[in-house]
Amino acid sequence: MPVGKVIRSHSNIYYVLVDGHEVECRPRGKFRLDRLQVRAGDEVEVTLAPDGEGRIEEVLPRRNCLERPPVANVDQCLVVFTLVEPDADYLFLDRVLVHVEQAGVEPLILLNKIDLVAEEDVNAFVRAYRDLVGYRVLPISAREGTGLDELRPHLVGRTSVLAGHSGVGKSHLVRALEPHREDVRVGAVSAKSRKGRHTTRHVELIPLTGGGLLADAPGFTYLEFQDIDKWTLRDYFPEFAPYQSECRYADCLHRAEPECGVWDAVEAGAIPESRHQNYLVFLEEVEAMKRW
Ligand SMILES: Nc1nc2c(ncn2[C@@H]2O[C@H](COP(=O)(O)OP(=O)(O)OP(=O)(O)O)[C@@H](O)[C@H]2O)c(=O)[nH]1
Ligand SMILES: [Mg+2]
Ligand SMILES: [Zn+2]
Repeated sequence: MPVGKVIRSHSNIYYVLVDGHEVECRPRGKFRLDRLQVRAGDEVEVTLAPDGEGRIEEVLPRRNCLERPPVANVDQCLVVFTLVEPDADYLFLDRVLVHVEQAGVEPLILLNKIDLVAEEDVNAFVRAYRDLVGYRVLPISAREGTGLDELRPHLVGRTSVLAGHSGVGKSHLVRALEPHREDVRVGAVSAKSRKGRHTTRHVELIPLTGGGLLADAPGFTYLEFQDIDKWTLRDYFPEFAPYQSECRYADCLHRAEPECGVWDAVEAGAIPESRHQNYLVFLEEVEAMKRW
């Protein structure tokens, strides 16, 4: 049975790439009954009817799966962030990073729209998230093409998905990388709310000229943690790891315990204070979820 990859879907029709050809498929009835969602990135077994239409018979086991954006089997998540238009929202950025860590997907942070901000602000961001936290960070401008040559090698031969608020420039980046994709729509940031307008509606995997797949996705603002408890949350902050062994208690939650290595590292400037603050916000949140 041919196996293909779902590259996009639209009201229960799935476009599946089978041997380099796009096949329009409907899922077998059982998927509706099982409430099993087929999503972009899924590897599926299909049968082909004589008229060329396909039917999804089976979804193969997923390597990983993100809820937001809804996509399966990705190698990395390009977390797009801006300091202006829309304004920086660090609580949201850290929330997305936790979500990506939990899914076992590697993040690559793209600081976009650097044409609009001072170099020192870019440097401060890079210092925090690359030098202190340890993530890969690339400052880029999709509009001016800055940083794209540094980005391209990270995309070759891999499946990447774009994530971030509406209006941060995800689709603009796709267009900057693949200028012939005129079908990829770019929106505007509202002058009044300084927010994007949810231009992209569906996840779509776009084959890159240099090899690899890049998934454009709708922006999102709401992201609720699932299946995280207070003991695992700290593992999703990779910069805590080297200091955790300094904590007096092995089960230290780095909140109010005495002799906490993480607190010491924050005070010494080795962990960004905002990261630890946001961790404490999330800790309250996951505890509240457990209470009932
Ligand atoms: N100044 C500047 N503007 C940019 C840059 N990248 C994107 N924009 C603008 O930001 C606006 C929003 O861009 P989109 O690519 O539609 O944003 P998006 O993240 O795809 O938004 P959704 O599809 O709604 O999630 C557009 O007006 C872009 O031209 C950049 O590097 N610099
Ligand atoms: Mg878009
Ligand atoms: Zn501690």
